Amino acid sequence: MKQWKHAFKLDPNKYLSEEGIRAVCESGTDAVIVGGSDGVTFDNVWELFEKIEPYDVPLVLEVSDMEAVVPGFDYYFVPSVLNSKDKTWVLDMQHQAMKTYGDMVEEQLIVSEGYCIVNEEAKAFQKTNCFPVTEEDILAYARLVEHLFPLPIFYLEYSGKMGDEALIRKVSEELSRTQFFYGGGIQSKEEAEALEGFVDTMVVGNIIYEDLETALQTVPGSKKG
Ligand code: 1GP
Repeated sequence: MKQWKHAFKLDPNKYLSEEGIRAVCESGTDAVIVGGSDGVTFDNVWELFEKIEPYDVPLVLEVSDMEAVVPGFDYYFVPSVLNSKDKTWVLDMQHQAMKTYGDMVEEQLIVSEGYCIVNEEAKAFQKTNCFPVTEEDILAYARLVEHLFPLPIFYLEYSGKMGDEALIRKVSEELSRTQFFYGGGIQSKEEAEALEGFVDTMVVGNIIYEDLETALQTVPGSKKG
């Protein structure tokens, strides 16, 4: 997981053809994350899992609803939304996960993510009742995840919008043992390449459903494009 440079995020509530799923899973990406902000159910996660399971790529379920936890994934990422006003999204869901699946922690299947959701227009921002953050706030969250808690992953989430490159760079300077995930608005090979080097793991979501060919070009070393 530490070596992952790129991951695709598939939304169980969105349709992607069998060929599209094959292209994503065989793209050379380091992982396929299943997660979404709304309409995630056990049934649609299961349906998607069955389609991606045959491929030889690490599979991650990002748990946003305890009712939609499907067995069989390689990893279960449990987000803790640090800038949520609501304790449910910071601590209670993690607590519930430990009550139900705590024995998997020792096998390192469950991984905690410290999330900071920046884009106020994002569904995830609204769903998890976040408060807006300044640059100072974001850097302090990164330090908190690196030094105080600490957590294995800091996820800077812009979902739907490209973040400010200078700020992303500053965040990366705060993190050394923490794995730095960035996600949001990566729409081209050039944007992906610009993040290489200071983001540990970039996550590409929406563009898969809008322009699959371009999405595939965000994979490092992709020959297309
Ligand atoms: C969403 O961070 C991911 O959780 C990816 O964002 O959908 O904007 O690519 P996009």
